[in-house]
Amino acid sequence: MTTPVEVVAPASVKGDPYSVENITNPYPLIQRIREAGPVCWLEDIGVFAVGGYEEVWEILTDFETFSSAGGLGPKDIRKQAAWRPPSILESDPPTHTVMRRALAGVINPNVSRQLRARITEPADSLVDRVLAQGEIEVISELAEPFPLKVIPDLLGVRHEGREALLPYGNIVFNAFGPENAILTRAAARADELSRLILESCTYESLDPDGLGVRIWDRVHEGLITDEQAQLLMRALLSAGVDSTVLAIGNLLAVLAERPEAWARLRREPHLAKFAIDESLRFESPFQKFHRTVSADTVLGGVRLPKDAKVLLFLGAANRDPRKWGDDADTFDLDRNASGHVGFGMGLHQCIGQPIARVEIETLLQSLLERVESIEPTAEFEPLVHNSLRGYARIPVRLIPA
Ligand code: OVV
Repeated sequence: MTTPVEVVAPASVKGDPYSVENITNPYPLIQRIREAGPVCWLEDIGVFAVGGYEEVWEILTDFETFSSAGGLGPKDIRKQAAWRPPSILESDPPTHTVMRRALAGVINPNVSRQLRARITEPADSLVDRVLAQGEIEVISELAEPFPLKVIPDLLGVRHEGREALLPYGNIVFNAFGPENAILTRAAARADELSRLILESCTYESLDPDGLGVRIWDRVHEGLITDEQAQLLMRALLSAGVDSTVLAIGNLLAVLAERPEAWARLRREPHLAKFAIDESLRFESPFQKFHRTVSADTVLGGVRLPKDAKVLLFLGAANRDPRKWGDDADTFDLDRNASGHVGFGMGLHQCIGQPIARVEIETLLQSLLERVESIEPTAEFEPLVHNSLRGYARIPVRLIPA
């Protein structure tokens, strides 16, 4: 291999990104990771780490060098069996290509348009209900109930077993981190929850009028196998609830803390879409996961050996001053946040993104129409989680317009 760049040893950085302290406030460690150079070595946990926008982007868009098939966690699932059969997320081409094609035929712009029409009324009545209460806890009373209704209804998932969605997603996303106390606690009922979710994904259990069975049509066309169809359904149920719950929570937390931004959004509701992307950049729900190096390579002047795991800090890339400027740590309604990696980038970029956007936009619009201001009533309680960033509790008072 000829490489013009000088190859150097990576700077070593102390600090465990999975400690409660670094989870509840990741930004000091993120800053040290970014300042250590394009690629650093996290000595406490023994993985390479990347926190710059350019390098995160490079890794996400080079699926040949930075494989997903080893899983998104710290262990290579091809060497040590994972807790569940691998998802589309944990695949590379050509398997990934077939699976992605099957899903892309199901989630399309038509779906978003129909979904928007269908969920406006449920959003309005949910907002009316919490507004009548006055004081609410945003996560449990707004951010969770909305996706928990929208997603299974859209997909045609039966009611039995819907209670498994949040605790199952909690296992899935925590398993992108190490086998620490956080994951162990989340995974206590893994077998039972896995069974409930997989049963909800079969052709027989899905409503024939929902979107989920459309994945099974691809089996009948010969594009994918039965098993792949069930796993694609499982992927939508795994990825589609917790992530959106926290995206809604983070957006409303950011706006509750910035009354001037809320007032401006009420005056200029066309800014809502920008507020959503800026909140996804500023407090990205999906903060970090790994890729596996598939062949010896050099990134940012650092040699990365085959089979090494690299931890990608998406939330760091989304606050990299070299990409976003000196005020990267500021929430700014006038910023152009497009290009943020909150939904990932490249081949695996979030396929449910249009659905998540419609959910968040609809709920925000409903709130903007009805709520004069959102006032924090107690300190927001951060979620302690291996890969997701957000709040466990957001206590606020809603002042009606
Ligand atoms: C992006 C994401 C998160 C969690 C689960 C999955 C995907 C999946 O494909 O199962």
